This record gives sequence, C-alpha cells and structure tokens, in this order.
Amino acid sequence: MEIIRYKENPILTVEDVPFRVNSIFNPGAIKFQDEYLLVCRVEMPNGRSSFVLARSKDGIKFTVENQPCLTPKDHGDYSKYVEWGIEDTRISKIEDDYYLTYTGYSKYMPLVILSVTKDFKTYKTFGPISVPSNKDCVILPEKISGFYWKVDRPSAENRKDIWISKSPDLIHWGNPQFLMEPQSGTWQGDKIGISTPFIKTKEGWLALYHGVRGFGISSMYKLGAVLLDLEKPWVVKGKSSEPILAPEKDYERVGDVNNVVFSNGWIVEDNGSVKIYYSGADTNICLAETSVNYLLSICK
Ligand code: BMA
Repeated sequence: MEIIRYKENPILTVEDVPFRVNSIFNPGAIKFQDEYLLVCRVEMPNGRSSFVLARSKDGIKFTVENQPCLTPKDHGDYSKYVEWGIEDTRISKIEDDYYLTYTGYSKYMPLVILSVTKDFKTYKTFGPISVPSNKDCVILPEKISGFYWKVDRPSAENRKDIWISKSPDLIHWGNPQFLMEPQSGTWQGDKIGISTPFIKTKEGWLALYHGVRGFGISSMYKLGAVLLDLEKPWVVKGKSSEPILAPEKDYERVGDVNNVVFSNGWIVEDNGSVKIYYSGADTNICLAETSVNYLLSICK
C-alpha cells in the first residue's frame, strides 16, 4: 500500500471547533485506552496557538473538546518562553507516561518544551529542554544503551539540520550528534525536520520527516520517511529519496500558508497499517493511510 488520502479529507476544520479559532492543524496523535486522541494546535483569534484535544472511536470521525487542554498560561514559571504560543506537539509513550514535546514560541524564538501527562486531563510541564532556535523534537519511546534519546532541529546560522542527543532522565540532555542535512537542489533543499514520533520495527526506528524547498518568498513542505538503526539511533540506515506526500489537493495547496503538508502525529495499527494525521496549508487536519512495510521498502 502506498499512501492513500482519505476520500473525505479534511477530517477536521475550524467548523468542528466549538469555540472561536482561526485554524486547527498539526496534531500529535496517540491511541489511549479505547480511543484515538489528537492533541491539535488551534490558532486563537489573537494569532497565538494553544492545544485542544479531539477524540474518536474509529480514527476518522473526531469530536473536538469545548476548551483548550493546554495553553501558554499553563506554563507557570516558564510562561515567558511560550508567550507567543505553543505549537506542533509530538507525543511519545514512555512506560506509563505520555511525553509531549512541542515548540514554545516567544521573543526568545522557538525552543522545545517538554510536558507530561498520564491521562490527557492534567499536564505537568518541565519547561524548555533546548535553547533557541530549536523545534521538531521527538523523544524515542524507550531507553537505548541506558539512555533516552531525542531527535530535534537546532538552527545554526543558515543551517537547518537534524541532530540527536541523549539523557539519563529526560530533562538533562547532552552528547549532541549530527544526524541528517537538507539535500541541495531537491525537494528537501533548504530545511528538514523530524515530523512524527519513531515507530519501532525489526529493521530500525521509522519516522516521517519534512523537507522544505524555498521558492522566492514562498516555500513548499513535503514529507519523506527515514529509518534509524535500532541499537545505534545516531546512524541513519536509509531514507526515501522522493517525497511520500506532497501538496497536490486544493486543501493542501491553499490556506493560511500555501503548499504545505505537515505532520507531527501518526498511529500504527496491530496489522501494520498506519494512519498519518497531517495538515494541509496550515489550515485543517487530514488523514492518509499507508503501511509500515511500504515505508520500510522506500527507505532502502
Ligand atoms: C514550520 C512550522 C509548522 C508549519 C510549517 C509550515 O516551520 O512552523 O508549524 O506547519 O512551518 O508553515
């Protein structure tokens, strides 16, 4: 199975949100108890983002809750790092806890915030786990060689590469190592970032990443797949040479930011099929289906 868009995309738009927002997009995704959960980014009328939970029994038809589940104001002493909003969470289940890594945006520029929940009702924040500028952070779901591992995208001068670092406790991170860089003159020529959390497969850690190519004042966001070594996650075993999903449909081409497909959440089913939740043009939430086997085949 290649990538198949759900025929009734988008599955969520502003019309499905029971309070006033400019847009709903870029959700983290997880199965929790007997439900599919999306922790969606909602851009509020003032242009700053918060998160709201959407629930579903089938992974397709979602109901958005009546109020945000996490806002910049919930960040206590760390509020100054999220004053301009919280964006694009990734969710990693580690033992019995769900860790959210997301962008905190403020005058200090984007950095990575870590929060944790057990029940998607109450959240505890640990504040920043990076200095600015950094975003697109995903924590691997288990310890490897005795450490936790995070993959993120620091910006240094004009470089936008993906790096990996490790931690004994999820709070203190070190030993950063370079992982991947943009490929000049291709669909991923200007910047890249990890999109979804990593799925453990027999062949390695599998994730989607986004590649960006600028065209004058605009740019195009597409998705590819990458495979990291299981025991040595600082080794890239393979990646797709071509994008697996690119802006083609009207709902991906036209919106608040044109020509964007962006994902930070997916769910693997027991039969190896994968539901990719993604957003078109920073304006909606869409669904596409594929399989672990297909993604592995294109990473070779
Ligand atoms: C990235 C992030 C995403 C957004 C994407 C396309 O830098 O800010 O939130 O979806 O750009 O605009």
